[in-house]
Amino acid sequence: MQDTICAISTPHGTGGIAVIRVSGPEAVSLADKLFAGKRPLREAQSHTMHYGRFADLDDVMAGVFRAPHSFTGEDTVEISCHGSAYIQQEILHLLCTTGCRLARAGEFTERAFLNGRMDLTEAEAVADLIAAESRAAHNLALSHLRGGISHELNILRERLLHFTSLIELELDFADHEELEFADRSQLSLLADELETHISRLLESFKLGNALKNGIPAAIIGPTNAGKSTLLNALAGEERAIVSDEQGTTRDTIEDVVTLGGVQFRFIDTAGLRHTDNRVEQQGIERSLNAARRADVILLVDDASRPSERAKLPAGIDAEGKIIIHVHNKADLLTARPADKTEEPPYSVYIAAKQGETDKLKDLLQSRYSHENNYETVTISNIRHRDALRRALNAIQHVKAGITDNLSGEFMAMDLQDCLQALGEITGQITSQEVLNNIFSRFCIGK
Ligand SMILES: Nc1nc2c(ncn2[C@@H]2O[C@H](COP(=O)(O)OP(=O)(O)O)[C@@H](O)[C@H]2O)c(=O)[nH]1
Ligand SMILES: [Mg+2]
Repeated sequence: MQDTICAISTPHGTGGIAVIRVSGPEAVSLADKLFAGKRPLREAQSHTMHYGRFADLDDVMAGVFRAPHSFTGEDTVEISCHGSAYIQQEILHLLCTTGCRLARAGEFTERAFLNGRMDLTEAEAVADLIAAESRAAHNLALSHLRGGISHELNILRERLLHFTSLIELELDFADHEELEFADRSQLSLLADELETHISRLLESFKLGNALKNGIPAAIIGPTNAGKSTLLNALAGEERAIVSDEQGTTRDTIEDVVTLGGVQFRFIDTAGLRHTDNRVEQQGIERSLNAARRADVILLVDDASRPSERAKLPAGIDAEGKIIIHVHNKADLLTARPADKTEEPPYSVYIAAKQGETDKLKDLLQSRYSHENNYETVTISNIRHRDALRRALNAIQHVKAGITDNLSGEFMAMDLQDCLQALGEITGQITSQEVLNNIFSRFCIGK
């Protein structure tokens, strides 16, 4: 971390303004060699902006942020220049010939982590915040950035640490078998509490991951029910081909639509029917796969043909999925039966061709807005899920150990495993390999 690093932090290409970030022990002195303002930057106070000329190349604004109160925790200079690709590259080049080196992807945030400005879950949330494409994904990232996960885990970890040290103390006095510092019934209570907590966090992953990446919603049903028409109506554009001819849709078509701040990935599929056509059969197989992977299944049928109701295909497990019976072409009915939107089984009558899909949209929104509650911590990161699974496994071993009256040594090992897993999430325990893995996925300049 002795190097002073630099990178363009704004997107590639030409823009009104571009920002080049310099961070490290020499950030201010190196920038001063190229910057000529009213006064040198080394005399500037932290968190101030200065107008000046950068190496006869451009008139720029230089922001100065001094350690430790900067994003990275190091001295930082942010140069806002005119956003021509030439100026940006030239400034970067000059900084490098003066003594900076190009930053790796995510290196600014990695330094912020290594300097204790944020923990690992918060650093990961920076990447999620930048990638967020919907209000729900944004809110989730923001709550993580503000320490939502760390706060919850740190409390649990502290208490566990206390017990572990008591058990380890017992081991130090192994000659005196009668000594028991760690009250087993209290440890058992804590283990129960941890188990409940960790299980709840693990359960939140499905929702968190769906909110972050978009909720997969498969449109399934017989041919000609109006599935492609529904996709087009939801997307607000002609994505899928609509036709009276059965078996028109053969491949799955996906479109992303944001409803009430939540992103859905609607997947139009081939109609389910018996066919000897090989291509259509493959299309149907894909429909079934899409249904298996989906969190939401829209079972679409033709409202005017009550004898041809869409059913959940055999082999698809409804467990954990939201299934909605969508009766389309309701415009062909003389009277519309009532919808059922309060509890499962859900059903709505719509007319996709007429653009009447509001009842379906409202239902989807309401299903996700009340679950989408940030009072409780929701995890969305696979790394966190995997570590929590290990922590859960370890704590279950601890519980079994208490029940079986196992010796403190075994219990201490399981407790250490649990502490290790929890510590890896927030980064109290970490390896360079893990850090590289996390930060290499960041953009350059962040
Ligand atoms: N009357 C009426 N016809 C519809 C409606 N939605 C779709 N259709 C018609 O039903 C036929 C089949 O539609 P399509 O979307 O290709 O069905 P898919 O095979 O399920 O994808 C087309 O002729 C559509 O115009 C609707 O809401 N009302
Ligand atoms: Mg179709």
